[in-house]
Amino acid sequence: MSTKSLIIIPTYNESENVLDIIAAVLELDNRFHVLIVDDNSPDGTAALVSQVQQSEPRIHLLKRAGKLGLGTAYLEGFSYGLKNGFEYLFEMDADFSHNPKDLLRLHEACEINHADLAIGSRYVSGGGLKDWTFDRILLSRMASLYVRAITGMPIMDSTAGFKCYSATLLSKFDFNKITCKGYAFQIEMKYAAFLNGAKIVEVPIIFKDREKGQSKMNGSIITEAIKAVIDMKRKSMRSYYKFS
Ligand SMILES: Nc1nc2c(ncn2[C@@H]2O[C@H](COP(=O)(O)OP(=O)(O)OP(=O)(O)O)[C@@H](O)[C@H]2O)c(=O)[nH]1
Ligand SMILES: [Mg+2]
Repeated sequence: MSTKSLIIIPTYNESENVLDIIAAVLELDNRFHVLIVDDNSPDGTAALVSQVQQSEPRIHLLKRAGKLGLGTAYLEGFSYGLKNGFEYLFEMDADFSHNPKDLLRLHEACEINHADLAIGSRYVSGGGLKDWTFDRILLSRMASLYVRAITGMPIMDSTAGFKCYSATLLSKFDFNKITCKGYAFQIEMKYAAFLNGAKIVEVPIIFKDREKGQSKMNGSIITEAIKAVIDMKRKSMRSYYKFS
């Protein structure tokens, strides 16, 4: 049986990366499709995708009205993927921080080893960071420790955004209950999966800093994440994330 996978890539001003990342994903496996969720990028990212889409049915595009955040971009992507019968749904950045070749190992963890959620992890043996500044490493490490301390979730890389979910897991989710944007969204999705008994595995990856285009990282994303983790813990105590 041939199972289809959807690699969901949210974009905001990624005109320098988008076509290369699409090509790099599609050449890996002919069961892989790409969904670009673009937030009306002023640099014309979506128009580039529309052009190549004409000649390749494995390219999908959702155009949104404005910059609505990573969290809702993924939730719309998940709904699209589930509606269209994809078996595995991936999250990936457009900026080549995630090596497209690692998609194969994430896919294998779900398809062969039957994980419900495979996480591309920087903080398990064999994983790591390339070209990151000291401040950024410290921030990311501290975030992971903080999340583990508050939630008790046994995941080393809780802010990771390179993942493969089985449709079986995602179809149990109540997306209306996932309200975080930015980094907190990544934590909230993992926490909800964990609280619903998902089989979660961490696959080591090397994450490298973006080479082209601009960072969207800012202070408000970090502040949101700190508060949101405490809020998540509170909600979990009243079974908010129990979906079935
Ligand atoms: N659709 C959509 N995509 C977004 C939004 N914010 C960021 N992205 C995309 O999400 C992915 C991750 O964002 P990045 O800017 O790379 O964030 P980061 O990896 O934390 O930071 P840098 O790599 O330093 O830029 C990229 O593909 C972005 O284009 C948004 O509001 N809407
Ligand atoms: Mg990035």
